[in-house]
Amino acid sequence: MNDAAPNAAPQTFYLKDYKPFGYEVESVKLTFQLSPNATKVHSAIRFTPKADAEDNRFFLHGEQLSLISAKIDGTPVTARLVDGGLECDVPRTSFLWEAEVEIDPAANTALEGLYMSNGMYCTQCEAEGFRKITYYPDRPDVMSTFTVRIEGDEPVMLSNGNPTGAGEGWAEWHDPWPKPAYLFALVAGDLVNHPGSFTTKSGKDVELNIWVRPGDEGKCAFGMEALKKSMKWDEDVYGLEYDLDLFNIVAVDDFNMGAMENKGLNIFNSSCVLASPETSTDANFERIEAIIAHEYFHNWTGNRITCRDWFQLCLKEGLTVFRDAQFTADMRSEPVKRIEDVIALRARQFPEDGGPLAHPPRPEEFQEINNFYTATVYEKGAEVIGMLKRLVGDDNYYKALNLYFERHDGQACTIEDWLKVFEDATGRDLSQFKLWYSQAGTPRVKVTEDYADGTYTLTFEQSTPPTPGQPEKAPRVIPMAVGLLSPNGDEVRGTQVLELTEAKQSFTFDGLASKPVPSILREFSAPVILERETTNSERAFLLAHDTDPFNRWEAGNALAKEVRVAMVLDGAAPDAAYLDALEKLVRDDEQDPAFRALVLSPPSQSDIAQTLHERGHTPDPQKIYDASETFTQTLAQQLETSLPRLYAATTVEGPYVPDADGAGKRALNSRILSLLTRLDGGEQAARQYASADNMTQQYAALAALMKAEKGEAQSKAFFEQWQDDRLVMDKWFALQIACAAPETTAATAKELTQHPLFSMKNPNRFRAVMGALAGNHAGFHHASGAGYQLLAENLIALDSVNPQTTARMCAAFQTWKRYDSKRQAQIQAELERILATSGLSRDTHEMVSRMLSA
Ligand code: 0A1
Ligand code: ZN
Repeated sequence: MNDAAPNAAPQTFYLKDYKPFGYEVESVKLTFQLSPNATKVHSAIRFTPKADAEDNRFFLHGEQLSLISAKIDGTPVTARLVDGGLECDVPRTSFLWEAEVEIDPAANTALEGLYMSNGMYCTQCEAEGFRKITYYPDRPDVMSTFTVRIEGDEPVMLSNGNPTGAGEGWAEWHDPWPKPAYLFALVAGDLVNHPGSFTTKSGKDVELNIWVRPGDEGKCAFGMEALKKSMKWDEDVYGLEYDLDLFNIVAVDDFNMGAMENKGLNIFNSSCVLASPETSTDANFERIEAIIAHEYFHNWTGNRITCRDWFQLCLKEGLTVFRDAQFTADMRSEPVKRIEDVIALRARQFPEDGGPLAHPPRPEEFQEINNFYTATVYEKGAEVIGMLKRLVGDDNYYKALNLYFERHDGQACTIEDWLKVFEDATGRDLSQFKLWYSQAGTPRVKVTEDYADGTYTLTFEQSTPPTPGQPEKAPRVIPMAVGLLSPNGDEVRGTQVLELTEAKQSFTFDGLASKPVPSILREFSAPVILERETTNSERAFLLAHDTDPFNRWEAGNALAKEVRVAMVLDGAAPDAAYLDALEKLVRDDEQDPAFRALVLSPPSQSDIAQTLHERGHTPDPQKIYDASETFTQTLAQQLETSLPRLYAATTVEGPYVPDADGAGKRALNSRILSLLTRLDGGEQAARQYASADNMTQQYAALAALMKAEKGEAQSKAFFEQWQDDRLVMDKWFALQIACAAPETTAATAKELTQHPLFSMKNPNRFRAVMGALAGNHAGFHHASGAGYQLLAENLIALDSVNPQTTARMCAAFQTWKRYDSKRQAQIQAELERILATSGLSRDTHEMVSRMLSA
């Protein structure tokens, strides 16, 4: 064993230090002899020294491996075990490296490398997990073909590529496409498949399978359809075809992330692939469709063209998130998808970008790369591509993408390569645009206006607050989509993209008969914070008249926030005009139900806290909670007489279909039910709970009842009904904490950690409980500090089991500097307690230190 010593001085890796590996890896042959506590891995790897290598040190990564033997060209050699791997003296000509190592998958609770989940063998190699399987140059720019032999008595034994042979106790696989080790996968266990097939546009038949544990066969049909739709969409929109005869998906219960795009063998967290009407909500169905598409799209953006090093992670992730968002918009509703994405961006990425964990989409240093699978790399990375597309136009975008696939197929690339294809395809200079990749922080854009003699002028001033390591920022290219409305509600200027490139810049519009009302940042054309003095009546006007659906929602959202901010700061009553506007909208059957549901959904309490903070106030979580409760109660009362009719009118009859149309209607119906439940003592919700034949309606009824503290019987019944279904039980755990009042949130969560079904070993269950605690804003930030304490205790306990999930969940503390000094002191004490834990993982150490040092 050559583990890095715990709490060893952490090593920092820098983008500027990149050096290519000194050897080509011609081929990799692996043999696994599976055994839960003592799996043997034999590797046979052909290396050829590169003639022009700057550095010919022969270093192979390796962690938590017991080296049994090493040979070069058949002769035993002595390798030197060094920190993080081994070194060896090697010939200056092509040679065959062979090693035998032993590993312990059953003891691997970190879920990186080869591990066991419910008796099934499974791998996770991104980012640096392959080094826990065998000694190897575990870096994404080393690409090779893999041949794999699996020996064991598992009924199903899978690896990447195509099967080349199988017999009693063994199976062999070959992947003809050169790939980095992070895309390697192996799965073995008692699995059953849901089969399917797809014929590519050039006529190749591809066998598809979703592999699951016996008993889960009934939850695969939706995922299979989503896979076929994704394959077709990528052909239609990007001209990209699948390139193997077989595509396997496996569902696994214990998984750190959502899913993984291993070549030809995608591995999914079961929560991101298994679906049935009885056990999954509409939101689950939409997410599953998106994640299946995401992993499938990686086959080209990630696998065929991969990243040179992990600093370039957003090259594959930003682009693939952008592509999956395009897919969802095409399959469902474009404006609804955009609104949902912006809500998520503001909830997850903006706090990251404005706090101690801020980093650019392409970071320049890291200690633990697993800590950089962030909202900034993924979601902001996708926003950057959306801006690029808007700036160059659709035709140029696809022209550049074609060039990218043509030029870089089979390569490990950088952001420079990516931008160069756009420059070459369009003739545009993207050097200023590139700042989006290197600068952290969310730009603020202040807008002022002027109108005289028919000419309307908009002036924009951009600035970005300092972020860790980046005190000064240069102005960026910001595509600002703008339209103008006349005071009677007609659009007098259609959407136009203004290109901001300077710190301060003005644009004029001539020939206007009267001062227009501007609709700025349509479709949320750039990930920025807009600052503009405006009135609630103008917001209400845009909510009623804007032709851009995103900005109509945005106007309603801004109103909702203003009203709550006024309630929190001035003790104002809920704004009557806004209540009237909501009432009008909810009754307006001409409007898309999904849109009405979104406008009716209150901004999150942490969003209000963020808004207060941006305006220089210290948010008081209890006051925000009280304002939110008062507002919702007032709205319910205002709508009182119409709620039963609205509920009936929006109820979706007939068999459940998880399509966008039905989902939108059910979302609206659920909002109405939650309002109604505040007034009718829970009668309607209890009826809905009793008669629901699908999880969306069962869950909505349960949530409404629990929020109103009327759901005890239903919660018990829910547990009885679903206790054997892990994914549904995650909902049950989370919901109790999400619905708890601020003063009981921590106690509720604590009690659930004592529940026999709570487990530290299953990331989904841990996240269900601790994620719900951190997500209950007023409960987590309750003045007692009990929420902070409970999370810290559990993170400390989890760290030795699963560092990666611990480190990710530490981010719940990232907004700590927003709050008052007492809360700051409480959080600081918890962060220091975590940091002082002996043997703390490198992952958690990095996250906590970054949060403390800012
Ligand atoms: N590449 C995957 C996400 C992923 C990343 C890391 C993992 O383990 C450390 C697992 C999955 C995706 O983007 O879907
Ligand atoms: Zn991805």
